[in-house]
Amino acid sequence: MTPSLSRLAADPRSALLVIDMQYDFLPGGALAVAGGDALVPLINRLGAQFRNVVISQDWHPAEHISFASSHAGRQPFDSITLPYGPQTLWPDHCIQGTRGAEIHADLNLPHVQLILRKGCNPGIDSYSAFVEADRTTQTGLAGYLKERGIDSVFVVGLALDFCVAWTALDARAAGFNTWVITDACKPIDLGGSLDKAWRNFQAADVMRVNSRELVD
Ligand code: VGL
Ligand code: ZN
Repeated sequence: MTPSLSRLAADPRSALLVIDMQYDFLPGGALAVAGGDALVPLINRLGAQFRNVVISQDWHPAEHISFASSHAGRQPFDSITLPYGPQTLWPDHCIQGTRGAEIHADLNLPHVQLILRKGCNPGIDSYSAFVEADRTTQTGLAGYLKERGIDSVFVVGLALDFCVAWTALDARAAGFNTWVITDACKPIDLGGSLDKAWRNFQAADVMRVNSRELVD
């Protein structure tokens, strides 16, 4: 454990952001991320170190624009261009109110105060918990954290190279000191997405840390 970092975790000005730990992203789910379920005990231990914990939940309406099934002739993992830019198409996942959209029941974070749902706009995806894929529409998370005096965030969950990466980069862009706890995330790794995430973290001063530095 690194004393300065574990003190920072417990500080009321820090928050742990737990990204998209939902059944559809876990083995057996519609868009399963390998090893995602194995993160649950570690995220529980990390969460216990933090005064502030926020959970995000991918929460799409049926026929969401990010679903391949919404575009005739397209397959999951194709890339298309939408008015707001490039969009990877996904299998139908995390549809509002379905079992696949539920947060893993073994995630044990009773002190969580905010569960932030994102991707709710039928025509705009949102990997980031801060800003939707049009890069304009705010979810309100930056305002929520700032109004509560939070200036530092640690990001964990799924998927490292999509929702974790976009969330961490947007946190940094919004002025938060930002760490990704790398062993508390798992990637999808699609078309170089993981390498790109590492490069973007470095360029943006998103810091990387191992959970060992925060928990015993
Ligand atoms: C995610 C793809 C589509 C994620 C969400 O949580 O990383 N990835 N929707
Ligand atoms: Zn999604």
